[in-house]
Amino acid sequence: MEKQRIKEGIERYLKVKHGIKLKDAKDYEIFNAVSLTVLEEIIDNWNTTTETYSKGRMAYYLSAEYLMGRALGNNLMNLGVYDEVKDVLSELNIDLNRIEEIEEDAGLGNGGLGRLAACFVESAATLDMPLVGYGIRYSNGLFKQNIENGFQTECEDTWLKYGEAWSIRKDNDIQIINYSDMTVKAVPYDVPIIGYGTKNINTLRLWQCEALREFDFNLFNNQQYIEAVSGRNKAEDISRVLYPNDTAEAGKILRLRQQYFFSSASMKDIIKKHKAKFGSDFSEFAKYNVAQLNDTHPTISILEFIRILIDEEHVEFSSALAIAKEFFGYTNHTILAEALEKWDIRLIDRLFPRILQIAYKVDEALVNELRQRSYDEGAIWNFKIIANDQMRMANLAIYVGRAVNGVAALHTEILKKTELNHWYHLYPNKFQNKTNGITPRRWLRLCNAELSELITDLLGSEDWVKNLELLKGLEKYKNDDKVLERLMSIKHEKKVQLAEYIKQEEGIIIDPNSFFDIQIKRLHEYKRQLLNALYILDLYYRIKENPDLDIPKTTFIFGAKAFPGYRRAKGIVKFINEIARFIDNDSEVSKKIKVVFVHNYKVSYAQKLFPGSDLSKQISTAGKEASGTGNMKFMLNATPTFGTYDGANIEIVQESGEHNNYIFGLRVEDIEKIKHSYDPKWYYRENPSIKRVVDTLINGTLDDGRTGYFEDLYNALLEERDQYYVLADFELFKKSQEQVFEDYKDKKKWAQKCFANLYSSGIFSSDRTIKQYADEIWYIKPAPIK
Ligand code: 26Q
Repeated sequence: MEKQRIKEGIERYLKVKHGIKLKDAKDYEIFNAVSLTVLEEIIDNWNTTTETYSKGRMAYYLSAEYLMGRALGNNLMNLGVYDEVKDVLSELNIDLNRIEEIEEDAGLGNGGLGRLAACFVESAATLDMPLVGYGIRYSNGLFKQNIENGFQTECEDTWLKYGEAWSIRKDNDIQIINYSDMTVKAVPYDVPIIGYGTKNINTLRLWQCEALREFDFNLFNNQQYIEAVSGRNKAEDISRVLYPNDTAEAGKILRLRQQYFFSSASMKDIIKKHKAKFGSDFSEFAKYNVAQLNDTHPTISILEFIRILIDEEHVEFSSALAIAKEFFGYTNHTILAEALEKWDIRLIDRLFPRILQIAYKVDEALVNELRQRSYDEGAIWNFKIIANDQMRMANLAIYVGRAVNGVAALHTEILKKTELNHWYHLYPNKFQNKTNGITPRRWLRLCNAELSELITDLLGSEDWVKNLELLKGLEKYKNDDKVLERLMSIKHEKKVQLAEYIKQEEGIIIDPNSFFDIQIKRLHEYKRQLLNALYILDLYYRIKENPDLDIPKTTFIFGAKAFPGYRRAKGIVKFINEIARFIDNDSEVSKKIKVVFVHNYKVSYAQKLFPGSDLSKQISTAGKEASGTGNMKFMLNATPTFGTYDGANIEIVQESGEHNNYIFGLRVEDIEKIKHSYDPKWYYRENPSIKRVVDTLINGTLDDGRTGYFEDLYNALLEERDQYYVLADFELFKKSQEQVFEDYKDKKKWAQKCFANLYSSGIFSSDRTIKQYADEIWYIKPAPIK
């Protein structure tokens, strides 16, 4: 893109959008103008891409969440115009970096599952794959987190407050959605998904819910103002908020409405496009279309699809079911059987009775099949889609799905061997593994330009950005002192930048020369932030006992949001913050260790944390973390993993070598063996260090402000039998961390571990994952535009 064009574009959009001249523009207005200038530039290719894809077989990714983060920097980089735009702005005395920073994150997701969807659509675009993402345009994404006096507080996220430059409302494709008690509009907003180094522009279509009518004119004339807009508010409520990740709080009627809303809109949209090509002939529908369910959240799509075919297109039930069986694939992201979504059938009956009728018919077809295969009635019960007055969404997805996949090797094995074992016996060929991945564009090229430059220097080209396996080519430098020194000086630079950012955001000063030990992820008991916290407290006491304790100066960094109704998670947030304060108040210990809990952890914060890390903490109870993807982001930024034998940690260590990482703790088999006899009180009695730190929860050492949080944590460990094996893994954790500190002394050896992680990370590109989905489930091929 020519600089002159960029400049003219910015001035033009400042004029027509904001009615001002450059000299008067605020940062967000410049952000809008730059974004629109780029958007204008890509529209033709975007339309051509859509047209090209529509001629062949297409995949649809159905996901309730897309955790996109910021768009501007990534889009400029992927289009290859970053430097030009930077130059143009700097000639105008504007710092592009500052403009990037004012963009609100699109936080339309909770964590891993939503971020995975975002990486997937980006990879598909980069690979020219004919894939469209469907989701919900929440007006408020994941809540904003504040920390007040050590407690988490929440407030609403308002990412749309300045308008949103990166999407286009498509009124021509509005769909009408029917519930038994209301009818609403689904309005699509299309977001361009810009791949790296390609002309193709893919589409993320996010549905917003609106009322059919703005307000009731008669009520308004009657001066009943509130009543006049109540219909509108009710409709807008449907796409208003993203539900926090909470499986206990099932039965929320609005969540079910939401799921049906975007499922129905997406099915209608896909069918409309099919009819534009083939009329009412559905015989070849599954030849041209395939849909992937991102967990069970969009699974009601299956029933809605069959409903439309039967009721509106006059297809026979058996044919409709047969088409659905070729059309849908299902990805599972959780191991826990109790975490699988179930809906009360009375709720379904109340909102969309016809959907329940269809579900009964699908269930009947399933039961018939099982009887034909001579399953007895008792066995059949486990498979049923409707049982105990509940609709079991995973059973529906597995029965109808053409494929069922887990998200890491261990996870898929556990599904086959335990949770879904009965299904695996019935349909062994449906089960597949697709180990997760991350996009190297955002998670290395964009967030760590310095390391990217080193890689490009060594490999002689930027091809690795699109073909991450090329990183293997770095291995030959593993004993090259110059290269290792450059790597570590880049790491230091990124730590300095992170320290500056933390100072700006948190008002906390940390020492970039200290060791940065980082745990960042949603707060959950199974992820065991508590184990890390107890370890740090133990370290505090050991330094008190021996001020000369031989460890490197260390900064422990946490970032995590706790689900607002998850009391124990909030207790852990407070506990970590109290430990931070406790240590800060000790002039002796605080010379050696420091704890920082960064507030409002989100994608854009993550982009600063991963590059500035020395250690990646991935310490979930074995068997609980389906995959993890943050672990991959650390690895790609040349940081060793400290973790349990769980999820993708296993594959990470397989690639880069156990000796370059720290694997500790009970494994799935170990837990299986001890689970009935496990007695956390024994550890508490026998291990004085454990007793010392666990007692701080109840002896007044640390203060939870009379909330009862800490006593509750104490009870979770000792009275409720420590379900996540925190105490069982304590000593093993400690030993491993000791090894980390020991190894860190040898600077060269440490640099080699970091480097090995970098050159072994190629397989964790989401490009690889998407190619596997494309080849093994979707059967789609790249369709580059001319
Ligand atoms: C369910 C019911 C009601 C309301 C919300 C929910 C809900 C929402 C989000 C349930 C689960 C989620 C998100 C789950 C998630 O992020 N899982 C993670 O998926 C990643 C990508 O596969 C894995 O790497 C992680 O291991 C897994 O925890």
